[in-house]
Parts: sequence; structure tokens; C-alpha cells
Amino acid sequence: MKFVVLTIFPEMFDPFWDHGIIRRAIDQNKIFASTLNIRDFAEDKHQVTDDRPYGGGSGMVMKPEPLAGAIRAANRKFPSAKTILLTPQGRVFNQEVANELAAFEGLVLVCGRYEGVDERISHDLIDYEISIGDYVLTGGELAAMVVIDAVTRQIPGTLGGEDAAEKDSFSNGLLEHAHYTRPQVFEGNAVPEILLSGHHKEIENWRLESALLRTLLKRPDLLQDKRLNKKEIEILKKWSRNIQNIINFHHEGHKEPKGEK
Ligand code: 4HQ
Repeated sequence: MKFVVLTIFPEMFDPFWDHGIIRRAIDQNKIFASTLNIRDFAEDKHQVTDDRPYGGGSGMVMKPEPLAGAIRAANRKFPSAKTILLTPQGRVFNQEVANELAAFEGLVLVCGRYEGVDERISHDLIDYEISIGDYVLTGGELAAMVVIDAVTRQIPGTLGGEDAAEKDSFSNGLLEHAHYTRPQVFEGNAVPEILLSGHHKEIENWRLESALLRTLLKRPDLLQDKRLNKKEIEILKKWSRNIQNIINFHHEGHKEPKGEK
């Protein structure tokens, strides 16, 4: 995968390329990472990249000419790459989008500043618009890093050891199960016994149950969207029966308070 970032702040990406899994992916040629400074494509002597908005108002807009020059230079270098604009108007980024983008040969990521880019850039030179969420950033750079990070770890061989992308959060539509490491007791809280037992099948069941319950309690919207398998339905039924038993006990064992339903 080839990433080309178009930005007026290329230095923001230096520490990003230089650490952790991104760094290793570059070293192992699993990804190629580069930036183009949009300012270098400004024709005027002061290399201006912004201008006042037609129609008036506060704030500035990214001038189209330097952006067009930078995008065309990136496209010439990587003709098969898709060009992506980071903008709140885009498709909201998630694991599914990350997987789709990971299938492309290259991504040219266009980072705007100020109030955004001239509309004719998005219309003529952009393949996809992506938003990393419903909040306002000061520029597209952090959004580009989020996209590059999530896409990179979907590329085979970028995650070390047995840490595989197919096993982690969202690949099965669930949040991750709880994780524990040493010590066995930390500040009075013990690790669940089953994890120390060495019974691999039971540990796997415990982890599925942990993942399901955490998703149910913290992100019920994810369960709504997911196709549940037989095992998952059985676990949820078990908890449903548990909860129903508690409710039934309270109804049978106590007189209903007056005035309450
Ligand atoms: N931007 N997801 C760049 C964002 C944003 C987002 C606002 C994009 C500012 C200039 N980008 N403009 N959310 O907030 O991608």
C-alpha cells in the first residue's frame, strides 16, 4: 500500500511514520509513506495556499491551484491510487471502510486547513470523501493519520506475532473481551479463575461471553447491526433467562406496591 499525504504541515507526519507498527510496516516495505507539501505547488512568490471566500464572511478557503497541482503530481506518481479528501461531509470512517480502503494499491490523502477546500477540488479531483467522526478538527492531518493507521493494520504481515487483524475488535462485530496480565491480584482485584485454568475451550467460551456482554452493556447499537451465530444467541438467551428469573422472583415474592404498575 502506498500512502501520499498532501498537506501544508508535512512535519506533523514525521513522528507518525517513525513509531510502532507504522514504522515497522515501512521498514518491511508493507507500506510506502510520503508527503507532498501543498505550498510547493503554489505559483506565486509568497507561496500562498489560502484566500478569502467568495460571498464574504470570516475564515479562509484553500486555493484550488496549489491543491490541484499537488493532487495531479501525486496521481502521476501513483496512477492507480485513489484520492481521498478528509472532511466532515464524507462517509463516516469505521472498520468496514478501513477494510475497503486496504484493498486499493495506493491512497492520496488530501488534508485541508482553514474552512476547507474550494468546492471545485472536491468535485473534480477527489474519488472519495471520508470523515473520521462528527466533530470539527483544525485540519485534515489527524484524520489522515487515523485512516492510515487503521488501514495499515489491515494489511497482511503488519501486525507482529499472533496478533492478527481477523481476531480483534469489530472483525466479529463485537467489542473485545476483557484482558488481564500479571499480577494475579492487583490492588485487591483478582483475575477471573477460568483464565488461569489452562482449559482452552472454556477460556474461549468465557471470552466470547465477555465480548458479548461488554458489547450489550457499552455498545448495544453494535449488537443490533450484527448477525449473531448459534453460540452467541445461546449466551444471550442464558442471560435473558437469568434476568427474567430475577424479575419473576420479585413479582411473585412481593406484594405490588399501591399505585405502581
Ligand atoms: N475537518 N473528519 C479539515 C474535520 C474532519 C473530520 C475540519 C477536515 C477542518 C479543514 N476531517 N477541515 N471530522 O473536522 O475528517
